[in-house]
Amino acid sequence: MNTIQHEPISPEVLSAIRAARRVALVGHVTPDADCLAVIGAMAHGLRAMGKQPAPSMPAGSVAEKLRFMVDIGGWQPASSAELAECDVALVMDTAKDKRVNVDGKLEALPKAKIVNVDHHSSNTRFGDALWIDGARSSSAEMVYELLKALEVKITPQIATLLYAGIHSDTGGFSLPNTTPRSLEVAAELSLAGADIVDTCEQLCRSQTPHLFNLLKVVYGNTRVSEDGRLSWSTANYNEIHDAGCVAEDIDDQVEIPRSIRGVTIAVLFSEGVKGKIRMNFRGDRGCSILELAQQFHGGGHSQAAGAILDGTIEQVVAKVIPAAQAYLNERS
Ligand SMILES: [Mn+2]
Repeated sequence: MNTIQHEPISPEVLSAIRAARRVALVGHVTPDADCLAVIGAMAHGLRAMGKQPAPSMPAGSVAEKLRFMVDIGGWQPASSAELAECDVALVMDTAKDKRVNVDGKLEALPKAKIVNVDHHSSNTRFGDALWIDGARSSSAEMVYELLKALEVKITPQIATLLYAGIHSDTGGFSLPNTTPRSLEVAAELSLAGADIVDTCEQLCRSQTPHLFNLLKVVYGNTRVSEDGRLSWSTANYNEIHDAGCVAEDIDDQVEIPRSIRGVTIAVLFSEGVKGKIRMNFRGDRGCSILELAQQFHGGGHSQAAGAILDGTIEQVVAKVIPAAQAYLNERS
């Protein structure tokens, strides 16, 4: 039986959006499919409500693979002058205010009431009106409920975007965050005209040659601990750039070390920006890696988290892998 309790949408969130005129749409830095899904869906939804959406997307933040989601969203990034005039900022999928993908962070939105809608249980609860539900698969699932509550018609474009967000954050409806409600929402999105085949082709089966080269690097650099429970891989600055890729192309390649049988914790170390080592952590078999990521000032979810440390890949691996092994040993 499904015993998951969901947080109801807070009335303050609904009234803030209903009263808004110009709404900044804000996600997290290095936006993923869920993030671009909610920005695009809300851009369509707000236009249908007669409001002006102002998506914040600093130049160069969208991964090439996800650009199709910007096209379906039909939006252009707002200028800093437009953002400064917004009366509401709808911040979605973003656990901490310092992670907002805005040049100048929230100070660049001086007139805006901050509305925080998110599914990260680690959300720091910043802002003026909040709807946080850690039991939701994705922010896309929440924005579906939000648009329904705002009586916005779910068009095929909105449905396609939200389906992509849920599909991506649930690992194709296969991760522990997949709930009966996420499957129901997916079915409703399909009924509303979501283009499932084309979206999943774009998300899962259309590697560009340079992204494929990056995967070869990640496969080649994958290591497994002696006990087989910890796996990691690396991609340093030169490897990423020699493959023809940039920092934004690091996305879910941590799925490669994660895919080895018996692995409980997987980590990808990448140096998209010289000297800044980004870590993507994944936990399986009920092992939360959030506390591990937090040891390195990171955050995220219990099964998927991230952190950034200064240094070289070698230095950071030498620090983090023993900590990850100790973390695993403590838990079994
Ligand atoms: Mn998400």
